[in-house]
Amino acid sequence: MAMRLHWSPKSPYVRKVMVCAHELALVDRLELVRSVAAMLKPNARLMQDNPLSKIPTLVLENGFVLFDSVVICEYLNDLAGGALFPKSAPDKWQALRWHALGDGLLDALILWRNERERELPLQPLTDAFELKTLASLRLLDDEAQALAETAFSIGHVAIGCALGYLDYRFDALGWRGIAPRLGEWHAEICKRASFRNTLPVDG
Ligand SMILES: N[C@@H](CCC(=O)N[C@@H](CS)C(=O)NCC(=O)O)C(=O)O
Repeated sequence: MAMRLHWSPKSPYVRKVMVCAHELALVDRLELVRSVAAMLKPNARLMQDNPLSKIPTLVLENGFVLFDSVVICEYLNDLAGGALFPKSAPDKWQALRWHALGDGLLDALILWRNERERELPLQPLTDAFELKTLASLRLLDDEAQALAETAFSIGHVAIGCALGYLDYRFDALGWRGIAPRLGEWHAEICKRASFRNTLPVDG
């Protein structure tokens, strides 16, 4: 029996889980259930497994349900005995910090996108999301060399997925012009099969 993953090809948080599954050779253990999750349209079927109506949500073989992406990625890593979550300092804290920064950037981008699609976007809110996005990109650009020199971890997964989401939904921002060294790092990790096989697609 497979684990059931509430999944979408567009969600960057789901992509984190799928990148981990590829890195850990667990893809065959997952049954992907296409689930639509939208902030304004709670999904009744998904809510049977996750009251928050969010993806990713993972239903284990024994019926126990795990969410969110942070928990699912660590679960998969433990299941496979992987090294995506380093056990000791300083690598542990660097990985968790980059994980938090990648996720936090995604949180801001998702809210920014929701706001900009409203008929009358609240300008101070979109300005604040833009400011935080640019500041995160500048910090990551300064850390591009550290990213390249540190063993691949959940931090790299989260930041890679956040940058992939910028390409997918915020192309006009031209983030590589703001963070060119980060752009070079991103080009390198995009060569990994785990990233190549999980590119966001519409539909
Ligand atoms: N912190 C969560 C965020 C997951 C999330 O917000 N997923 C989006 C899809 S990209 C979602 O399900 N949105 C539906 C909603 O907010 O109701 C995680 O890391 O898994």
